[in-house]
Amino acid sequence: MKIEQIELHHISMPLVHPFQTSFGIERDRQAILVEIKSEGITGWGECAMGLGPWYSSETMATGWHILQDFLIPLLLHKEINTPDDIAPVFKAVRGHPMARAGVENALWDLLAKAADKPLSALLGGVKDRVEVGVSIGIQPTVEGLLDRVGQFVEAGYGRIKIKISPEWLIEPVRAVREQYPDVRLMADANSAFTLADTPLLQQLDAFDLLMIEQPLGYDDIANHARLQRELETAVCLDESIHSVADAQAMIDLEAGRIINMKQGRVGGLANALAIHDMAQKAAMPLWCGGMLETGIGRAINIHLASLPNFTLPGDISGTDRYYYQDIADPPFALNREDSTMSVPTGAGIGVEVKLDRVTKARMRYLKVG
Ligand code: OSB
Ligand code: MG
Repeated sequence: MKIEQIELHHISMPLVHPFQTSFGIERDRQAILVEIKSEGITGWGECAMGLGPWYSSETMATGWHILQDFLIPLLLHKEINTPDDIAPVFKAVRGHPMARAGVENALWDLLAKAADKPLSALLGGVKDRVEVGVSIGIQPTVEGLLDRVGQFVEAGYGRIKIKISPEWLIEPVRAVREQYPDVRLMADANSAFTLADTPLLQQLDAFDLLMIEQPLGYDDIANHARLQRELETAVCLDESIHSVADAQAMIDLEAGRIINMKQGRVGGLANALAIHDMAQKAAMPLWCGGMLETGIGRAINIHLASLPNFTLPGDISGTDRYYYQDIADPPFALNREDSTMSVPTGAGIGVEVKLDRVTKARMRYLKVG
């Protein structure tokens, strides 16, 4: 398929609840949507970076720059007929995994639609429902946190993740565990601790957590190996895994027991598949992380989570947990009876992007070709 036209839409949507992590608070979610046209078919992708360089070094501005000035010129008018044709086009570009993933995702959607298959089928997915949970930001008070957890447990979420920091650690975790002794509970530190905090983190061993996510530096793998040796609780890496090579290093060094897979963070679906297979061979489970994506990115996450080694519940929640109205239909809803979400069965990502809503939320636009 010859790539005829590429469009970028930089959008902003208010979040239903502000999302606070150890690195800051987000009230609106911005995203760069990538729209690619060929032979009358349209593929959609989403770049998942934040507004500023907090979660990762990429920002909306760097994403736009790398897409407009490098990735799009490399791709325009090229022939893409299988997923294997994608990586060679962008070979010269280093870094910027989330910018790259946005275009890569749109090409996968295009190829799946051309083959009239769901994206999950192209990826090798085996499940028609995936287990999910909810990620709850830092709250002003412990009572407020218990309220939020209660709402989500009531709504049917069987796995709860709470954000932690040195100032928001033992008390909130203990309170949630005491109130909900049976819920599958985990904590995400977003790199808020250092190895010197090991005794503090060891106190979490008392609360039967599924895992503790990304306790140490975003660029650090080796110290996570040191920490894991001192903890009973499994360490899960998120920010530290930027590539297939990072995942290999984590496995070799035993720098944790679980990987949070965000395909955008590792440069797209092809790298996510490589890590999936590598981790499966090493008997290391994955789960699918989230970046407060719109319906496009959420759909892609669900298709990916249908692969066999995604054996733990993902940070994939119902659309109503994030947005008043999403840019794609239908909205995603939780299957209450088993805390799952169904994998879309239509061609490609399997959701319909509503252009009028994209236009309404749009701050910046580019059309090439
Ligand atoms: O660390 O997993 C994270 C959201 C934005 C940036 C980083 C993270 C998150 C989440 C939310 O935890 C997951 C979601 O519901 O999309
Ligand atoms: Mg995380």
